[in-house]
Amino acid sequence: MEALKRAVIRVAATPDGRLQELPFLQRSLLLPLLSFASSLFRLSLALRRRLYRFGLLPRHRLPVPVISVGNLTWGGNGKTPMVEFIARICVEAGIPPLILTRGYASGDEAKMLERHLSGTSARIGVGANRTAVAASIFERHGYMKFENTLYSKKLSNPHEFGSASENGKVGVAILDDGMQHWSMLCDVEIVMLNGLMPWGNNHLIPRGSLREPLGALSRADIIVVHHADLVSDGQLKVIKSKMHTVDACHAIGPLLVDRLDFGDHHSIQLNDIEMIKERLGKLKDRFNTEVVAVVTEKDYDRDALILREIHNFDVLVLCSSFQIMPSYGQGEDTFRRKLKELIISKFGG
Ligand SMILES: *[C@@H]1O[C@H](CO)[C@@H](O)[C@H](O)[C@H]1NC(C)=O
Ligand SMILES: CC(=O)N[C@H]1CO[C@H](CO)[C@@H](O)[C@@H]1O
Repeated sequence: MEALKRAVIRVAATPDGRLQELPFLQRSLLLPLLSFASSLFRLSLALRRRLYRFGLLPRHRLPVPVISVGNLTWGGNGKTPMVEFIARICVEAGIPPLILTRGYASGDEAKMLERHLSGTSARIGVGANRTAVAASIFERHGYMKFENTLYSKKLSNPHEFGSASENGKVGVAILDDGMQHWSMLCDVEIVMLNGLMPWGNNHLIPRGSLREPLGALSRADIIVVHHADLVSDGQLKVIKSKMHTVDACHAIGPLLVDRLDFGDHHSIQLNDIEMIKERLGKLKDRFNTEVVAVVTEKDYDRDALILREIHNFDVLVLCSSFQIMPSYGQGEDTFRRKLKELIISKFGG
């Protein structure tokens, strides 16, 4: 059994380009089995997500804001230090955090957190059903009533409030290993990526170590790359650009970019405005979603009216600024120096 476990871990850690290094049995027998299991896993993930999305499985909301910290791949992900770090930020702001952790067999993580955070206002709740654990802690210790202004005052001005907390009532929940814990609604989602192996071998478990397809990153509010000091700048750049591609196609990408062209310096007339409004309305109906109009800064200066007239829609004004990109060792400084030299040589004494 132990040998099989080791073999599975080995396959899950092997990138596609190095499969031929695997022993014959692992490659010819185990690999296809694991690939099949991964596709089943992918299906079950997609199904589970849909069941939650369409409300067929219940999602619980806690009475305090929830920050989830999760990891995309399986295995050591520096998640616990992150949980502790966030807990300290809350403690310092006078918002007592409740850390909800599943607590694996040995409970080592919970013990460590308890020791590190002892003497602070942080509490730790251990148990597989984190909604139930939270409920029992709220019952015993109470929770702070969520008030937007109070939270923002405390977070932006921690020193004023110090750690004076409302008699130990819980103010925020930190959900440890929360990325796939869809039964609890989260307000902030933080995902940890290991810079050394951000996507494992690019396969879902058990064939790899990915716990969700990469698209899941688009749900994250913050992505933290840890072990970043152990990887080259080049590798960090690759990670960053991959994160942006995922982001661009899933999260902020528009469904469609439509355009209306007017001649340069064209002055917008009322009938133009009508046409713009009509087009926006059609797009809104067609996609049944928010439509945003983008105009240039010059358009805005010429016809500020445009913003008032299409007030039913969001209008963004695109402002641009000039920037000299350094190339071949020449950049803005070179340009300034050169220009000064030229002025001096032409007009100087
Ligand atoms: C977890 O606890 C909540 C609240 O006590 C309950 O509604 C829910 O059914 C529980 N979930 C599971 C999977 O037992
Ligand atoms: C730090 C860490 O490894 N976090 C979790 C990442 O996900 C796996 C799989 O659920 C957990 O076992 C880890 O505790």
